[in-house]
Amino acid sequence: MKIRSVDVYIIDLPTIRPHQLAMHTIVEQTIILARVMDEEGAEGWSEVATIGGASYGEGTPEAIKVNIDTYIAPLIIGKNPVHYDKIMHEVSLNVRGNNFAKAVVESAMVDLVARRRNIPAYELFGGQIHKSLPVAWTLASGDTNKDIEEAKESLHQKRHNIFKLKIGKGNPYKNVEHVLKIIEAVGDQARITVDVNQAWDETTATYCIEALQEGGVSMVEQPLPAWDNEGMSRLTDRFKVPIMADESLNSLQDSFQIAKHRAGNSFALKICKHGGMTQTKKVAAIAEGVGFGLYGGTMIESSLGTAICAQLYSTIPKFEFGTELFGPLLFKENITLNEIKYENFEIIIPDGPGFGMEIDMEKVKHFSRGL
Ligand code: MUC
Ligand code: MG
Repeated sequence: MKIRSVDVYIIDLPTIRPHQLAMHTIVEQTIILARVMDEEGAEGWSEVATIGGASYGEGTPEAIKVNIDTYIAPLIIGKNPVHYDKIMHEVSLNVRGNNFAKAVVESAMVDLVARRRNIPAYELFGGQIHKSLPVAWTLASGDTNKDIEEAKESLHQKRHNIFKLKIGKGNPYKNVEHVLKIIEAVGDQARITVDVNQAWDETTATYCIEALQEGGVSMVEQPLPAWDNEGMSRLTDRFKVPIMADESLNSLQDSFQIAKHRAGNSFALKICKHGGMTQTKKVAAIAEGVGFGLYGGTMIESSLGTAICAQLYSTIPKFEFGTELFGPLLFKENITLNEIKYENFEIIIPDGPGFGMEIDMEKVKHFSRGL
């Protein structure tokens, strides 16, 4: 089994409603698909998602594609994908950073290997611990009343009872009011968390987290800019409410530094941020070793990317904060023939072979740039 080709597709998928984050409002989400094919024509597929071009982070869709095509693909063609960890180590010696690009390439090799063995991909990561995991929904319509309606409907359908509120855009005091109104409306039936996406400075964060903690918020994600680990340490020290590292936590080395300096006391895992499935398990091990709570994060992947995260997360013992693998529910369209299932406030972990998702080539062609 040797890799013959690597193809990368950039896909723009419309969302069911605008999704407002501190730095960008998503109406069309850009995902990147990678296909690796071996010499016998067997295929492995994978996905990573990006948010708002370069507004969320450095890994833009265009850079991911060009860096795979130019630098990573030539390093993996001719190799046996069974050795995906060794191959990714060799890639890391030649390609710095580019975690999203590395992640999508590694997962495609994992899918290929698992499919050829006719097993779910989680078998390659030590086996499944969870058959399903709790799944949060992000309230981010940009309108408090709409968010409350969405939350109530979601509770009624037994879809979600953890809600993450995207705040950080506009006046911070209004952000706090917005959160408190939502807690008043549904806080007795649901756990409410917030994600500030780096938008506050330390003084603002200190004032606002005080009020959020008082109001019953159960976790505050990345209140400060990714560079401000010292500020994150002071907030972690000061408040009882858990402070979660997201944008500040990329590499395995970041996870160690955050743990050492307690620049947060919980981690948002994301396979794309950490540069792949293998690296993500290492980050999870640092959390386990230091006693930090974990969140099964998302970059809002569609069905395939969500299946990849779900399968990997199913091999990790404990998610204190559950997961936020709601991505497929935010999209109008699906690029796989089958769908991710949600039941009783949980995401059902898809089975294999591979990640268990069948690509809909017609949809891929329809939504791909330049195809
Ligand atoms: C993030 O910052 O965590 C996750 C959920 C969501 O709505 O946006 C993402 C990104
Ligand atoms: Mg976040």
